[in-house]
Amino acid sequence: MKVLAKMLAGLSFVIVLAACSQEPDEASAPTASATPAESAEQFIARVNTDYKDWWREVNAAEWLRATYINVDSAIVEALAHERYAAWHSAAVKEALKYEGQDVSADTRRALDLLKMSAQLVAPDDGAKRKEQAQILTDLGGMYGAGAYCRSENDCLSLPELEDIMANSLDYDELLEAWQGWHTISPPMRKKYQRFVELANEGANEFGYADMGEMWRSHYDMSADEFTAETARLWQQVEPLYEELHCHVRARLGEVYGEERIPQDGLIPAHVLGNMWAQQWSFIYELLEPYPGVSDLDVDSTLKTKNYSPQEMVRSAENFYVSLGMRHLPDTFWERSMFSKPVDRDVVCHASAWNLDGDTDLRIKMCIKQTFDELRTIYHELGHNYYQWAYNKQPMLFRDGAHGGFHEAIGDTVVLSMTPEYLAEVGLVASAEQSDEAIINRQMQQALDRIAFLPFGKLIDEWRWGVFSGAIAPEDYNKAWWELRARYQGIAPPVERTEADFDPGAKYHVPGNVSYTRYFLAHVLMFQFHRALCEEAGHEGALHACSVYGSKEAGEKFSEMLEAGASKPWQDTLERLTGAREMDATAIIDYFAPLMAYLKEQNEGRSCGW
Ligand code: X8Z
Ligand code: ZN
Repeated sequence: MKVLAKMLAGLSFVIVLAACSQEPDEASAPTASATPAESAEQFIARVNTDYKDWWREVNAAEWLRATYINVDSAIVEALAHERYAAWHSAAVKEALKYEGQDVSADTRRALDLLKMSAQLVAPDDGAKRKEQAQILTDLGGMYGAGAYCRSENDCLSLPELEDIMANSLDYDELLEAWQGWHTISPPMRKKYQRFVELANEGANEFGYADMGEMWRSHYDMSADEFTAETARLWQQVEPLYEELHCHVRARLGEVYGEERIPQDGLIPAHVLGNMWAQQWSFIYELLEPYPGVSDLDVDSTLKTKNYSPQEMVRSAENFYVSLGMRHLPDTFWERSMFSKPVDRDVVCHASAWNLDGDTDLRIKMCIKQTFDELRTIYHELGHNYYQWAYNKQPMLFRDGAHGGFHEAIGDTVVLSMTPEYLAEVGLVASAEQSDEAIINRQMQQALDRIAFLPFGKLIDEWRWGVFSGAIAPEDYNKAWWELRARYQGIAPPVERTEADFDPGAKYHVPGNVSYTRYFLAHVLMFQFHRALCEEAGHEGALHACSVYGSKEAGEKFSEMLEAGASKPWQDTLERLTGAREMDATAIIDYFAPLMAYLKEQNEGRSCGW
C-alpha cells in the first residue's frame, strides 16, 4: 500500500491526491465538480458516496501492487493514485468554498477531514501529479523487492536478513546483514528528494506551509501545539529510556567487548536484534534478569506445536472474540496474505486493510513462527477490528480518532497477553508468579515498548525537517544519524556519507507513512489498558492485568472503536479514560518494577551519551 489509502498497516489512510490534467481516463472518473446550488451537507453526502468508489479502486490497486510487485501492478497502482489524486484535489477545492459558512459541526468536521486525512497531496498539475504517483509506486517497489545480493544467485530478502539480525551474535555477520540491507536505499535518494518537492507543492495548494505541517495539523489542534505535545510526551518518558539504554549498553559491552561498545558513547545500530534498532526484544536472552525464572519462551511453543500462520491468526482473533467482538468474516481468511509467496516479490511489511470500506478485511504479512510475529498479528487485527467497528460511520469518518489510536488498539490487547493468559491458551507451560518472573517479563516488554519510544519520535522529526527545508537534501543522511544519536543514543556501525540514504531503508519513508502515530500509540496503549482494566474490575498492579474474556472492557473498547473519526479525539479519549490529554503516567506506573531493577543495575555506571 503505498500511498493512498494507506490504511495500511494500520495506517490509517492516506490518500494521495492530486489533480491532473492529461489523464486519458479522467473524463470517466467520478468528479467533484461544483454544483452551485449544492449545500455543504449535500456536497459532503456526494463526496462520501464518491469516496467509497475511490476507496475500493485505489485499495484494490494497492493490494495488487503490494502482493504482486511487477511492471503491470506498477502501472495499475500509479494510475489509480493519479486518478484518485485528481478527484481529491478537486473535491478539496470545492470544500474550500464552504469555509466560513455556518454549517453543522459534523459537516465542518467532514469538510476538514476531506483535506486533512490525506497522507499525501499532489500538485494541481497533471504532469506533476503523474510524476509523483510514479515516484511513489517506484519507491514502494524498490523497498518491497529490495534484497542484498552477494552475487547474482545469492540474494537475501528482508525477512532473511531480519532473521540474522535477530538471531546472530556474530558482530561481523550482523554487520554484513545491516550493510547489505542498507544497499537498497541509495537509489531512492533522488526520487525521494523530488517526491518531497512535489508533496510540498501539493500541501501549499491546500494552504499548508509544507507537507510536515499538513501532517501535524491532523490532530484536532494546531500544528505547533501538536509539536509541543509530542515534545512533552517525550520528556515524560525519556528517563525510562535512558535507564534501559544504560543497562543494555553495559551488557552489550560484556558480550562484544568495550572497544566495540564504548561505555560512554553510542551503541552501534546493528547489535540490538533489529534492522532498525527500533525494538530490541530479540536480544532478551542477553538481558534476562533472572535466567530460567518463568517460561516466557512462546517461540519454542510455536515451533514445537508447529503453529501454522492461520493458527496464529486464530489465536489473535480468539482474544477479540473473548471481548465480545465478532469472528472475522470468511473473506478475511480467503483473501488475506499470511505467508511470503515463493514465486514473486511482495511487500512483507505487515499491514491491515479494509478493501471496500465495509467488511472486506484482510491482513498482509509474511508470518514467521515467533512471539514477535504473534504480537504483530494481534496488532494488525486491532486495525481490522477498528475498521470493522467504524464502518457504520459516513465514509469520511471511517478512520481512527487519530493515527495513534489506530496503532494503539492491537497493542493495547497485546498488553493483556500476560503470563496467565499465555498459559491459559497454551502458549507457555505455566505462569509463574514471583517478583523475579515479573521483572523478566517487564524486561522483555521494555525491550520493545520503551526501546521504541525515541525511534517513534525521531522518524517524523527527520521528515518534518526534510519537508520544511530545515534539512537540506545534501544533509539527509547526516541529519538522520544526528537524530538517531540524539534520541536513541545509537550510531551507524560503519562510516556513512551522503552517498547513502539510510532513511530509505525503513519502510515508512519510501512508503510515505507518517510515523508519529506509533510514538503516540506507545503512550496511548498504556492509557487504554489502564482504563480497560478498571472496566474489567482489575485490582492490583497494572502489569498484572489482562482483560481477556472481559465483556465489560470489550463493550467500552467497542464504543471507542465505533466512533471512528467522528469526533475530536479528545472527546473519544475522555469517554474511555476520563482524560482529554495523552499522558505517559500509565506507562511509567506500568514499568515501575523494572525501573527499580534498572536503577539498581545502573548504580555506579555512568549513563547517557
Ligand atoms: O509498521 C508497523 C506495523 C504496521 S502498522 C507492523 N509498526 C511500526 C514499524 O514496524 O516500524 C508497528 C510498530 C512500529
Ligand atoms: Zn499498525
